[in-house]
Amino acid sequence: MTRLPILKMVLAVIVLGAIQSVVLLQFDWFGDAASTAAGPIDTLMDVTIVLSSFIFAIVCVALGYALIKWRAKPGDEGDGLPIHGNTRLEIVWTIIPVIIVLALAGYSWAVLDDIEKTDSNALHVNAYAQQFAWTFGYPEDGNKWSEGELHVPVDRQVIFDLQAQDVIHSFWVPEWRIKKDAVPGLKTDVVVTPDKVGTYQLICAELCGIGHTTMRAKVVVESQADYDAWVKKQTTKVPELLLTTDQFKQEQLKKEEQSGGIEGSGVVEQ
Ligand SMILES: [Cu+2]
Repeated sequence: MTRLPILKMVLAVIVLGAIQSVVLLQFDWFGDAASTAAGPIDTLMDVTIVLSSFIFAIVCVALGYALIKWRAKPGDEGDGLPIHGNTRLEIVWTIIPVIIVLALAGYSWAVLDDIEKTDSNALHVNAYAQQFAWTFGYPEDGNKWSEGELHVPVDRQVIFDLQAQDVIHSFWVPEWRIKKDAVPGLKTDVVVTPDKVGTYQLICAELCGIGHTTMRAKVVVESQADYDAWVKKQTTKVPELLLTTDQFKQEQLKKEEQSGGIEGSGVVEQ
């Protein structure tokens, strides 16, 4: 058996991994950042990029070496060696990826946990998702209602209680980084602290039907004073229909909690 040129291969992995990391880190993957979650999430992405680059380099170097070193000579029509596996190698290449995946999972968990810590003065907003539109209820301001346009104050934590009216939708403002599904019969929320005044776009990120791509809403982040003035100007209140659906969901959730099961979840009768 030929001895592998381990040192050279390790060097090749380091060089290749470093080049790929540097190239990939040049891209602005997520665009502008406009919430306090953006920093930690972008760092998490960078760490993942660097790790993946080195793993990709290991694969490329091993593959490249094998291709060159053990290439069949011209005219060689013989079979390869009857190799049946290598227990030690298989244990190693299972344990190392498991450690990497668990470490990344732990890191992601910690980042998300930190982002989702709620403030006591957070503003609650209901985000109603339905095929194919977003509407918003402001329970702390007389349950005012806005269609297709969301307003929130800057530098204050906002908790969006997602209310799916029909099928699964997903709440995503790329500049805020956080994305979460709105699931009928399930209570989910998005915790975000916008830290930059501006106009953004809320995008439905879950294929929800024929009009999915049009399911967008304008997001306006403004000063608390501008926000207060805007809410005051709104005249419509959240329609009964949406409220009834809410109550139904609350009852359903309570029932589920009592029975301890998830029977009937996902089915919302209207
Ligand atoms: Cu949708």
